[in-house]
Amino acid sequence: MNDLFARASGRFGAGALRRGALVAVTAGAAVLAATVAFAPSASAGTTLGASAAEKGRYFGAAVAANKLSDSTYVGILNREFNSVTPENEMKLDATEPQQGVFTFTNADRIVNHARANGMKVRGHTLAWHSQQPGWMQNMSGTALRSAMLNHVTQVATYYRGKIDSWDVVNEAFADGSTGARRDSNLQRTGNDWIEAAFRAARAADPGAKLCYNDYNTDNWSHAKTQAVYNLVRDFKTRGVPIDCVGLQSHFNSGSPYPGNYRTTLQSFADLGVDVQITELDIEGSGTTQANTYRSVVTDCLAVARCTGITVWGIRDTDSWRSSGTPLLFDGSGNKKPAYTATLEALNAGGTTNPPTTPPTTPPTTPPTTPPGTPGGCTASVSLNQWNGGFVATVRVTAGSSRINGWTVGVALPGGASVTNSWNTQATGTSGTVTFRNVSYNGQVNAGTTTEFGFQGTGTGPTATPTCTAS
Ligand code: G2I
Repeated sequence: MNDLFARASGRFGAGALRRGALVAVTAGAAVLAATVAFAPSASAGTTLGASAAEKGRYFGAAVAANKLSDSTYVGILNREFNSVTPENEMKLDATEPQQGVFTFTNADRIVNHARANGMKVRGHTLAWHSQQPGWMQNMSGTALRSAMLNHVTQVATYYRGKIDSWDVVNEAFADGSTGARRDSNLQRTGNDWIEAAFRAARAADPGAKLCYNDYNTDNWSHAKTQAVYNLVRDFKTRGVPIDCVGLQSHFNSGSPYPGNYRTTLQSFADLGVDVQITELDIEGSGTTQANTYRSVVTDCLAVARCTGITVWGIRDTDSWRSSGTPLLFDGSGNKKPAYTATLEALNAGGTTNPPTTPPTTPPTTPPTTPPGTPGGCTASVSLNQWNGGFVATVRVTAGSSRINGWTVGVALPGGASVTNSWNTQATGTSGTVTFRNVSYNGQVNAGTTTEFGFQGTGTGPTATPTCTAS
């Protein structure tokens, strides 16, 4: 498999991409020269990815690892797209088939292909009620909460530095008019499971944008959309780390493209998060389908923080809804009218470049929160050790009352040294290293936790850390 992958990457490697880009620029210049008298603002993009990039955005596709040996598929992928989302390979059942046993082979094939070809990677997904491995489906309560957080930490740590955006939590709200959370084993571990997952993801990969992702959240007047909006607003107010919202946008006659879609995109963006269209497909054909794609793309380009679009597959035959022919290429890989409309809309759309938005440091909790009584705390370490180095994730748990700050002492074995830390202020690099809270994670409610992490060389800590609350 590796050999097959190596040959595929060689054939469509970075050199081919650079050549493709050069051709695109040259062809675009010719178009400009020919039309300059009539359309001086015409854009030069000749592929979806290049055109989106001109607007400071990405255009991606969901990719299946087992299709990376299909030359038609890979040819379109490398020509047209500058972002990928593994369609199934990063899901919980794929990455942790047995508890504590992690398999990344198929996800790695996609990540390696993307990196070799200069594409971003959207990670999908760390915590979800569906596609859980059997062992997890049978769990509940504290054991499930710990297993979920360990999964988030291990997978996000493994891919640290390689993921542009993570769908940290997927599809946590119920359909219908209630605006309630979806019932699931994860939801039954406590309503704070979503924020716990986001905090764990931030601790594990501070450089990735962290998204909440859902479907049927496109229509601004739907209860589910409002429920997700309220979750994001609450997270932003309380400083829970969140950087983006994913609107899956699976459209068909039962769930049509809504006229207020742009309002939805803009409203989420106004909360201070990026908006990404994460799983776009539109059932139909011909001009009707093409015009809906045009509308979606135009809406995204009109919203400065709509930073990218991902279609959920490449050819109609690759789609989870293949009978609805919902994608941009037909089964033979030919461009459909929907493709042409999408490219035209990308080239014609607003020129707003979204600001580059590294994950934001969450704001300090508003001072209106009443002060808590200082109480005790405990700390525990989970360790990802390899030969010569480690990543430690430290969980700080407040005792019976809320704490307003914490100091954790970690004793490192001889020869070990801290090289990097996140969500904390470290003092010292060897021996007993002291870690203090930073502005946004000092306050921890009774019985709840916050996490920080550090990386080091040598052997990681094995003793239980000390924790002092203030
Ligand atoms: O259902 C469409 C999407 C809705 N949002 C979350 C996405 O993760 C989801 O993607 C779909 C994939 O496109 C399907 O390919 O998720 C399904 C369920 O995880 C995927 O289907 C699964 C089948 O259920 C499995 O039986 C099959 O082994 O695809 C697997 C691989 O082909």
